[in-house]
Amino acid sequence: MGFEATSVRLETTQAQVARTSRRRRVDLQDRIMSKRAKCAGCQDGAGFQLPISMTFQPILNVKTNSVYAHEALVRGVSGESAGHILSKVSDENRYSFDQTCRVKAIEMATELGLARSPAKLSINFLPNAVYEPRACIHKTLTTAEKYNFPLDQILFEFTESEQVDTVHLLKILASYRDMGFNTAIDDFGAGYAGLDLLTRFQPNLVKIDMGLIRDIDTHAIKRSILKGILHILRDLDVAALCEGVETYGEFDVLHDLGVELMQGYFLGRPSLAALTRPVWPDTGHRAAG
Ligand SMILES: [Ca+2]
Repeated sequence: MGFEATSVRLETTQAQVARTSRRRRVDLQDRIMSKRAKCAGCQDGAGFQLPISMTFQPILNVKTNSVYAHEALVRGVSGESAGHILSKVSDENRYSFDQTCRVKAIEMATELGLARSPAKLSINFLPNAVYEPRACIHKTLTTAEKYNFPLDQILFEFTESEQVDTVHLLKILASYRDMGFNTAIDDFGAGYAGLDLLTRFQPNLVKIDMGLIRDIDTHAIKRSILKGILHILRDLDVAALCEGVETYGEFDVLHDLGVELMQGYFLGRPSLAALTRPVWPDTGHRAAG
């Protein structure tokens, strides 16, 4: 009995030691993370004070007649435009604004039941608001965990711009992919977002800019360019998404070219704090869903 009691006490002590050491490791990780997180954005950045809301616009898979994702787009709480909200973003509050948008998108998408559907949540992303990818994602991770929102159901849309350092952007993209998020290059074919980025990083999907989609049914040159882009993306095993589809004619051409993922007013406008019920066009080529 004495031996057994001693043995039990020993095991209990060993378990306590293991627990304490595990707790110390977690504390240490937390301290490292909070130290890392205190980079320029956290330390010096001002809070973004304006209350925000989100609209959600559906991205459809017209092959399977299913909603692939809902893109969260920032608005004011009374529906003020994205332009109005973005005009209040400065170098000082950019970090806080980006964090506020991600948290708001996940919170609202959860309230709207998105996590219980197969559709993804698509979040626009400001590369200039990220200093250190792994530290700056901390709040997104804790918010997703809090709401039980699966990371592989979150899609981050990145766009290149004049101000973005490509090496920095590539570092963020690679980190986010490693963490299990889906990634998309946004506005592909417009301005700076182009082939160079694609040669260096292959995301889950590429959003082809609406400038190329507009009037594609009457514009042979645009059709020719789009065919080339679709061919490249198929070769690279990157999904193609055409955004800004506004008419049946545009939709029909894209459908004939085999584009499966589409977004635009013709298929569903953004709704403030609600998930839009999509419009399923009848192509005449397949059964309507
Ligand atoms: Ca976008």
